[in-house]
Amino acid sequence: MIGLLGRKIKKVVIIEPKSADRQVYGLFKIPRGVVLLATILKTLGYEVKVYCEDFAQIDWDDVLSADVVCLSLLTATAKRGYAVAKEVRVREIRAGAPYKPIIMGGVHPTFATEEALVNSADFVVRHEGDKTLPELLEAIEGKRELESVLGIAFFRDNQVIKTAERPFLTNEELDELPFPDKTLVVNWEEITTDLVITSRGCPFNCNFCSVTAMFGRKFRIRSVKRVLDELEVLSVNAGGKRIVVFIGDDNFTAKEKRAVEIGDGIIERGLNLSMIIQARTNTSEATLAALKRAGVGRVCVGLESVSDEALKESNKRQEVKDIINFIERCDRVGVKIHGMFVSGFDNDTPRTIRGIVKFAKKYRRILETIQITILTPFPGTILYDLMVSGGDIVFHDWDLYNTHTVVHLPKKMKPSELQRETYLAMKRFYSVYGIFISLLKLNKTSIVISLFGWTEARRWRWGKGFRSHMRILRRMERRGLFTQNVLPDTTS
Ligand code: B12
Ligand code: SF4
Repeated sequence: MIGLLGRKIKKVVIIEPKSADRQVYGLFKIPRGVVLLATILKTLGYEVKVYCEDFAQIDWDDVLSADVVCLSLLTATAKRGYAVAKEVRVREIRAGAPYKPIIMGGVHPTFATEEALVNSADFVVRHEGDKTLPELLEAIEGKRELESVLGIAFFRDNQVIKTAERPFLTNEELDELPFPDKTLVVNWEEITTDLVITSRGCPFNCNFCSVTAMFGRKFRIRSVKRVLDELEVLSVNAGGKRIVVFIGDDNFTAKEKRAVEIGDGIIERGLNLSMIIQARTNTSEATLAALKRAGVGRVCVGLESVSDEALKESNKRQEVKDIINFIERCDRVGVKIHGMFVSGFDNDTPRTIRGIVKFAKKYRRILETIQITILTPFPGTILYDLMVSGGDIVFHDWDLYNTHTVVHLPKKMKPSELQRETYLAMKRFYSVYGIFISLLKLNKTSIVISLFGWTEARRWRWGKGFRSHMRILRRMERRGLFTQNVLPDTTS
């Protein structure tokens, strides 16, 4: 540790590794908080470069010329991140380059801190990194005591030292953050959609979600003016051309009045935006209408299930009737829905999963696109603790935590059934018939999405990951390894 401190830092490389297997999310070229972190460091005078492995190959010479290497990890990208960190070590030894501190941050290292430290991280930054990372760099440069930096972890004398947690940024502090400068990302021209985050945290506490553990239950917000300024810069940079912006807030309409003010401001400033937001089903019709006027064409909603039992189990605080009311509101206003469903709750059976497709097809006109992902116990969530104590986790390999792969023991069906039925459900929704209907409607977006859904659902089926996982699940089932926890299906 001592040898790591007191060195001059000029250049920092930040890497967002990709997931292990080819998966549909890798096609969305949207970097997360790394762009903001890079911009913060740039304003402090560091030379910074960001590699998002989904669309830029790591240039190892560039990495070796940096003074510090940062890695941003989700659970699904953790193992790849550890491999990259190891590669940094191997390459610097081979090149005779000086040992460079490796800093890991993001949602996975926040909750699997010790794991990150034994996988080549010299430091882990827990929770928000906006203030922690600059302070940690100062400590590495010897300008302050390491222990004075809140929210970090490191090894000392074979012990993990965790400094006290850093309070979450206040609304005022969020407003002081610079606008993310995407040109710091290698191959930034390939970024498909601009990501704008206007708030952090969520007042709800769904048991499968990492957001509240990571960012807290207080809904912290940037001011309307600041958000509009950021959107205006994006619009001006695009020369006024219509651009697609993903408002990545987990619950953008948690404060409806504010959401409407942002919408109205977009119109007043004459910004030409096509926006996608994430919201809950309790969003009112008036808010949806105001946002539609401002350019929100699609809303991504965690519908989660069409079973009230499952909704209750997940602590989602919404019922199927709320989902239907919401769909009807969106229909009246003309906003399309991307419905995000989850399969594999304790009370789910193959019939529940088929019910999702039936439901989604019924409302297809508004529920234009869907995703059915498999319930996944991410570290830090309530679900993770429940499954660990219940002995329900079967696979601890993070590469499988991509929400496409069964890693737990469902209670009312076999794991292979959950895997297969989820795949079949996606295939049924994204069928040739669906493509035909969108062709009839002559709706370009709908045609593109249907074709995309059709190919992806099938590609996933024939991908290496799906087939080998199905084989493993079936082999384990044949050996009777799963039977002890499986409850009978009482719904038939
Ligand atoms: C935009 C987004 C996406 C986009 C783009 C993702 C991408 N490039 O990977 C899309 C839609 C494609 C997507 C896909 C997926 N996502 Co996503 N996504 C988000 C979302 C909504 C916003 C991300 C964001 O910008 N946050 C705001 C910034 C400021 O936060 P941040 O990136 O975490 O960075 C801060 C800190 O973490 C920290 N930090 C982060 N990295 C580092 C690195 C260093 C060195 C330091 C010091 C600090 C630091 O400092 C930053 C500033 O404070 C988050 C929810 C959320 N609120 O974060 C979910 C989230 C990250 N996604 C999640 C998941 C599960 C997925 C998927 C597996 C699929 C799915 N079912 O949603 C895929 C996997 C993608 C992949 N790469 O493999 C989970 C991750 C849980 C986990 N434990 O891994 C989250 C937390 C949502 C949730 N409900 O739990 N996602
Ligand atoms: S799933 Fe959505 S509503 Fe539930 S805690 Fe996460 S962000 Fe909040």
